Amino acid sequence: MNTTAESTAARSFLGVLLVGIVAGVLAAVAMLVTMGILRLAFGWPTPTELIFDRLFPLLTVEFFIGSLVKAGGYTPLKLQGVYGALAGQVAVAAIGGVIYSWYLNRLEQRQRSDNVDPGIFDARGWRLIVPGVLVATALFVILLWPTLITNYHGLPPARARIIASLEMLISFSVCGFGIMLFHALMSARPAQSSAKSARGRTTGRRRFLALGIGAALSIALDGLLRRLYRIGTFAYDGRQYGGPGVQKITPIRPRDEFYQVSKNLIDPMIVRDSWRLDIVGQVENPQIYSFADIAAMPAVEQETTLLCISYGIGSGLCSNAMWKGVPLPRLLAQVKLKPNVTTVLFRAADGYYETFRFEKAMEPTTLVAYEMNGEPLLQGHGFPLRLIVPGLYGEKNPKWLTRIELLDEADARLHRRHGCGFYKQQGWGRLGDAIPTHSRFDAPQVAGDHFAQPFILGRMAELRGMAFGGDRGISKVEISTDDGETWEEAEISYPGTRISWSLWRYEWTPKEVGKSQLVVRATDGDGKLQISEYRDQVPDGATGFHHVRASVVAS
Ligand SMILES: Nc1nc2c(c(=O)[nH]1)N[C@H]1C(S)=C(S)[C@@H](COP(=O)(O)O)O[C@H]1N2
Ligand SMILES: [Mo]
Repeated sequence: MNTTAESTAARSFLGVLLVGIVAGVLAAVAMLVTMGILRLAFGWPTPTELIFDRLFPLLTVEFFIGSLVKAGGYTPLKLQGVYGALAGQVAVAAIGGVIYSWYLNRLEQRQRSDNVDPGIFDARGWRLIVPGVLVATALFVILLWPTLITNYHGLPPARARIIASLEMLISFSVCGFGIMLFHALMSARPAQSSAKSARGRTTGRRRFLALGIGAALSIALDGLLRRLYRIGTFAYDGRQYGGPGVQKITPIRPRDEFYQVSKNLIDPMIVRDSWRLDIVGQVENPQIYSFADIAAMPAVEQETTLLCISYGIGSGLCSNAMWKGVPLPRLLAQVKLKPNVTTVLFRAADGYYETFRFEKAMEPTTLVAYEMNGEPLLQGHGFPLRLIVPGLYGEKNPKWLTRIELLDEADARLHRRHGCGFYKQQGWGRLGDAIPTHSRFDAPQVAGDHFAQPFILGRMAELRGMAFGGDRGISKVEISTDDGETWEEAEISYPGTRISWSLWRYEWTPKEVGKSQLVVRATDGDGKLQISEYRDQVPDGATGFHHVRASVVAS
């Protein structure tokens, strides 16, 4: 009968706890390494990303914006989420380790008899670990079901769902078997009962091995996290475009200046040859397209401006590009729509989704686009294919498109219950998705609510900016230099198109020293004046004129 301190039978409470925690933490590191490798090498979504995407639309806009402000921006908020998720997974695995350790200890107390090493993969352990892994996987598959269509290399939704489930089965298995392995190493005994010293030496050696493997895994995890961070969206925080350098077409070379917004920690990096677009739902003839299929269709080129619903008056979440792609009505003609279609739902490789009315989908300027400014879409803007929907807020333009679903009214109603878009479900854009008319000062440089440099009395200064009327065009831009008392027409220096912005210029020669409020307002192509009433961008999109203070000095 073994009664020595090294005995695993009847281990002390503290011993059970400690061995369990260490085994759980090391197993968690092994699991995170597995997740990181699958994510980096194959674009398989991590449960962390899926949980974020599952929870995000359920938050209210106010809560989301509140947290964002508290964190100091979208990027810091995303990072806090990642740290929380990593810590959470380690904690859950540690609890798993303790349960396993306690369970084995109880068995040994009961059986007492043997002092034979049960080996690393203790048969009694399997009975807890295998059901544990299966139950955890099943639970996650059920809870995360709507987001399982995510695949960062662009597999179509049906296959993406299988892969995402498999990812969890594999990584949870690594965690479960990791707990068994590390627990066995931490509580090891020699195979045959022998001298106390030999027993102690073997135990020490096995524990050393466990910690060595743990250290190697930690180094691997650190390297993986660094690589994932580098390809992540943390380098920009909703990149803006504006200021004196604004050009007719926002350049993407040598540097990408087109504004950028993404819900993701790491954007999809789609492998064009395994990517597919499928069209399903209320159609006679569902189709799956490869990139080559789409590229072979007759295409159009069209200049279109995008603007985010979180564009603040005078800010920069807005840019203009020349897009090339296939008009959506032309694509939909190939699948033979049933007559009862009312709504179109779009799904993307990152699990993003959006809907809009069928009539909007059938406009000839609604495109599935694969080029911007004469180049393949950049990765951050939706490579290889995104939607361009003139006149609707940016969120209605899904990037990394993988599926188009045609819905009848019953499907649409069901979908509206579950939320009709990733941001929309939070409550953005409750009053509609049409972009109201905007105008802005870009030059001279604006710093917050005032021009950065004073103007000189009697010296002509050139004011410049943009005006954007959604899908209604711009017919007139006016400037006031007396806080809206009187208005003068600006020159439209670049008219753009009905679905893109116009650039304007105005020559101002200040006639009085002191402070004055400059204001810009635009009239859209239908003759409707921009809304003057100030409204913040949260949650329904901003309205109001751009006011900028100027100070005029005597030369
Ligand atoms: N798949 C996917 N599409 C997306 C988003 C996203 O996070 N994922 N963000 C949307 C939002 S909120 C905006 S404003 C536009 C921004 O497009 P851009 O980054 O190319 O400027 O993309 C939209 N499409
Ligand atoms: Mo947006």
